[in-house]
Amino acid sequence: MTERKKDLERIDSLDIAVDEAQPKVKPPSLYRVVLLNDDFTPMEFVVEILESIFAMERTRATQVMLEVHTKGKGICGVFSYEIAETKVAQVMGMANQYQHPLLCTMEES
Ligand code: TYC
Repeated sequence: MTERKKDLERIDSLDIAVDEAQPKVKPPSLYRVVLLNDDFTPMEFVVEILESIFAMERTRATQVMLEVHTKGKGICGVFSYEIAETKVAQVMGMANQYQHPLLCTMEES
């Protein structure tokens, strides 16, 4: 019998209970980026925001804008915390630059 096999048998005979390690990381949370309706921001501006910041086609961007317009809010996308935070900052930056009261927030999904 090899030395290694003897070692393994010695270890077996110790009868040590070994708990399997619990996974230390959980999958990261995801966040919805939400656009809010208001009475003043032009529809075309909102469509351009959805195209440029959320990479939507014009038809999809128009659908989402109209959803926000009719229902009060709508989802622009679901992202990791950092990406969602960046998108919200980009939308708010554009809204401030053009002096529109458009609001964008994020919520855990
Ligand atoms: N309600 C705005 C209007 O009638 C359009 C609008 C749509 C504004 C979506 C904000 O997130 C918004 N001009």
